[in-house]
Amino acid sequence: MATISGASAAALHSLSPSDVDFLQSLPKAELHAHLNGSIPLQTLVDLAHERPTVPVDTTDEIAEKIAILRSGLTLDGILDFFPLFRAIYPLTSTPSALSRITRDVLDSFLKAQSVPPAGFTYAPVPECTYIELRTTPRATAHMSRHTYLTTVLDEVEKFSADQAALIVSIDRRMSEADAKECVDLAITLRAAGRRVVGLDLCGDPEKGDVVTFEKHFKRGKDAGLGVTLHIAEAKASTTAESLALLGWRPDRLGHATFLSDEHKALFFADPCIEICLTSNFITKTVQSLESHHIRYYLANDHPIAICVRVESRFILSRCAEIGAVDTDDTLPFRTTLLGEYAQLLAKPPLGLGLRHEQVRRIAAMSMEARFK
Ligand code: 6MZ
Repeated sequence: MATISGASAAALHSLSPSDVDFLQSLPKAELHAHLNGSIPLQTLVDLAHERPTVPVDTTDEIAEKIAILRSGLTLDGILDFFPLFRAIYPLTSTPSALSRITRDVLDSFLKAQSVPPAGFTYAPVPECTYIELRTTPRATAHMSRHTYLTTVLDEVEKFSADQAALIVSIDRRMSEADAKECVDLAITLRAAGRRVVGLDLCGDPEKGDVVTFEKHFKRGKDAGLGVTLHIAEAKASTTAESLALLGWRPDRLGHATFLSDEHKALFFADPCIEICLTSNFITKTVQSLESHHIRYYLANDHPIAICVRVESRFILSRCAEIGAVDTDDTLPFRTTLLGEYAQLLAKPPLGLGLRHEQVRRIAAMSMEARFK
């Protein structure tokens, strides 16, 4: 069975040069990039070498997790995915490391890479026009949550407001007090003119009791922040929780893979669905393009945004570096948003076979769904 990186690359390879030009010319917004999940591999490797104070067993753990990422096929499911961050976090716990990863992630999305990816002949262009980067503020031995956010914002604000903004993520495993602190910081920083545009609910879908967060998300919304929620991402997500989350009146929804028709009927003001094709395949929450929920939203003319998401960027960059898959079948991380869009345009079975006008409309929807 082909890896999804292969599928993404195969879709792109199947397009004519004028199709690729068309996809590259579209203004697109990346709305679902988790900072610590989007770090270019070389940056992680550099940080691992620069941090001799990181305990050896942590380094071993990193090696082990990177080995998992290497194949891209060894994740048994979505719950296999979250522990990977335990290997990354020790490397990104100082303000200087955080600045570095933020800079490198933003550059990888917003600056055209000078070397064309192997096997592709088109001229490189920036991966997207606009990015809403999201991250969970962590208090570490080296910085407070406030310092975490201002450090990230300092880098985000080096780009114009038309190019980059920040969403503050609240991890489902947080206590209510921690969630409150994160929302307070988002509101205060925004009021002080910093470029915080939204709140996100993320984390292991099987963990935490999110109901206690409702009043804090509401405060954020009242303060003008956009709200996006990971919802019904795993089969085990309960319908009661999905119902409660929809009651928060989110502006956007992450994944929404297992949302029932009854729940979809309860949508308030048509929240844009952040669609992460490759991510869903790799975490095995969706088996194929044929059964992907994107079809429902397309058929119902519901707003969607195509997003790269963490795993695809990470795994594709891994594959490219170590040659885990045939290079003709591999996309370096910088082209993966293009690869995701290629899956919309490519003819079945490689893609959905949408028309240019439809794909143009989808890209425009991502731009329209930006938080203000
Ligand atoms: C839910 C996810 C996720 O915030 O430390 N994260 N949450 N579903 C997903 N889909 C598979 N992928 C990543 O970036 C890493 C954090 O993003 C969340 C997880 O909570 C992870 O710890 P930041 O920059």
